[in-house]
Amino acid sequence: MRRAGCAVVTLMLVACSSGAPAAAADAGAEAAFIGCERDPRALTYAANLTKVGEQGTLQLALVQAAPAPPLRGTNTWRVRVERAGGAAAAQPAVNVTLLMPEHGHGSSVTPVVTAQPDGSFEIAPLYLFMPGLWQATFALTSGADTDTVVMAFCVAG
Ligand SMILES: [Cu+2]
Repeated sequence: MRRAGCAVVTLMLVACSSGAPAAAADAGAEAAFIGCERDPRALTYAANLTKVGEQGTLQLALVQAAPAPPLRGTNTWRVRVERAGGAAAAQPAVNVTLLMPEHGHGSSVTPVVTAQPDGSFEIAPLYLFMPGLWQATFALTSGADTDTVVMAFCVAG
C-alpha cells in the first residue's frame, strides 16, 4: 500500500525511493511498541497486582516482579493464589503459560514454579525474549477449585 501511494503521489517519489525502506522499518518497530503500550489488554504493573479469575472463584496476586515492571529478558515473579476477595486459598497450586498473542508464540524457556515457605510461589525464569505484549495465563488450583487468570504486560525493548 505504501508503494502504491508513492507511485501515485509524485511529490513523495524522492522520499520513497531514497529513505523509505529504513524509515518504514523504524516506523513499523515504533508502531508495534506504541500499539502494545496502548493495548487495553496490557496491565500497569504494581506490586501485589491482583486479578480475579475467569470463574470468579480464585484470584492471583502478582506479589513482586523482578525486574519491575517486567522487562525484556529473564524475569522472576512471586505470586500468590488466593480465594476471590483475598482470603487464603487452601492447597494452592499454580502453573503458567506464556504467549505473545500478536505473534502466536510462547517463550523458548519453560518457567519453573517453586513453592515458598510462606505459601507463595516463585516462577522463574520467565524469559520474555522480545519486546511487545506478553500474556501470562495462570492455571490456579485450590483443592477441588480451579480458575484461570490472564495477565498481559507491554514489555519494553
Ligand atoms: Cu513475539
